[in-house]
Amino acid sequence: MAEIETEPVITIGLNTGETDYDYSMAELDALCEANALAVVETVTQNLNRPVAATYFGSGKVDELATIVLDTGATMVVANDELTPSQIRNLEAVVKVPVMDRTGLILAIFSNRAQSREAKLQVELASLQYQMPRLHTAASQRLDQQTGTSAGGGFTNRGAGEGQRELNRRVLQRQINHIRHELKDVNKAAETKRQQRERVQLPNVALIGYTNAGKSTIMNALIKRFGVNEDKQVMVKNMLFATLDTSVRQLQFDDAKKLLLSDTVGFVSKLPTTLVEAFKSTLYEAANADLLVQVVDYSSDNRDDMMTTTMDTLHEIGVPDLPMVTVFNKADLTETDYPFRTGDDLIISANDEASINLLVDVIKEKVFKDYVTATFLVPFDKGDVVSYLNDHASVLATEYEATGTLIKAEVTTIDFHRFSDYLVEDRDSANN
Ligand SMILES: Nc1nc2c(ncn2[C@@H]2O[C@H](COP(=O)(O)OP(=O)(O)OP(=O)(O)O)[C@@H](O)[C@H]2O)c(=O)[nH]1
Ligand SMILES: [Mg+2]
Repeated sequence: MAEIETEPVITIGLNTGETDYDYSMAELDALCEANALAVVETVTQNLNRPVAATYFGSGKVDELATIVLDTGATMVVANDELTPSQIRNLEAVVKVPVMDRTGLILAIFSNRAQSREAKLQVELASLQYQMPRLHTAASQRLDQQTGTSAGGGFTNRGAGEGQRELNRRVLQRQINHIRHELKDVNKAAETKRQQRERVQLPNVALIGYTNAGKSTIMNALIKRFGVNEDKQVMVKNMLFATLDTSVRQLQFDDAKKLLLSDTVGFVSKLPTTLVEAFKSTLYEAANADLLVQVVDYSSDNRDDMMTTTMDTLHEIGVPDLPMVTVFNKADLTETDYPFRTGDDLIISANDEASINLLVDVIKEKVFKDYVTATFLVPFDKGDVVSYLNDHASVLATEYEATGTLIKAEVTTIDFHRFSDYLVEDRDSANN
């Protein structure tokens, strides 16, 4: 692998006594790593709440300045979102740019964004974040990393009010412009969605914390059951590998079909500007018939991760939908798998028996209202035959003197819709 040049940075965190402090600091390390920043030292202060002007107390800030000098760190990264004045005041003492967790996450998202929609959403979120932080050194860093060009940074610190006002106006114009473009992109996405919705297949969405294995599970399912598009999605051992929702059609051995979507992963303290930006990306999740929450079972912090996932979903406005929880990566633990209790599964994405169990559970949930029925469709109703071929699990087709005899598993809605052609009472529900 090519050597990526890393930059030495110092992370700082406020320990307010919350249980997940160590974990969130470890995660900050991972976020730094994902941004080619090497953490050379971590400075912690135990305080109930941040100091309004400087985040840390003044003694600690001086200590931090000395550590920056000693280590040659080129940046300080805070575990929380800082106010614009906290960033400015800290930078004045430590003499290197100060970035906060939000800025870091934005930079990663910006590097990862592939589709036009994701790029615009991230840029919008970055600009909104920068707006009040125009005159910090870190803002210039973010400019460079996200490719936005609002200016700011040390170069503009001495700038007069007129220049500042100009910068603000340039930024606001950019924001308006992106909003406009996003509307166009959303319109196109909306058309695609409508096309998919016309197909009226059940929607299943994989959701959960970043790096839990959503895309790996998606690929395992596509490989076995993918229809038309058997294109794999990207899997990587890094935070936020997936930023765009991918939707694929699956067809099982009994001809039942559904749409499966892979969505962006979550992380604790996900910036609100990004949550807002990704609402449309998570449309599939919000409109799913079933959510499959994927959890890294091998992580000690899986409970925190699940809480964060559910909180973020609520923040985005995803309603309480039927959900199964998939505890993945069981191969890295001592637990036996695959294993099911109720709506909880313990699996490994790389294990065939695990994928079979997952498919059984998904089918049980999604197709529970299906009934088996036999229809005799007159030959002049070709559209009904093609509808059933597209939407139902056709078990048998025969041609009789008066029409096509089709035995199929259909939704209760379709059962009533085509009741005119029914030749047999509904049997028991499927499975
Ligand atoms: N050992 C093991 N590794 C797994 C398993 N499932 C996924 N992984 C690995 O975990 C890493 C993350 O997997 P992804 O599928 O990219 O995770 P994701 O949930 O899509 O992550 P984001 O796209 O960042 O939200 C990859 O290195 C996978 O190979 C599993 O069951 N066992
Ligand atoms: Mg992924």
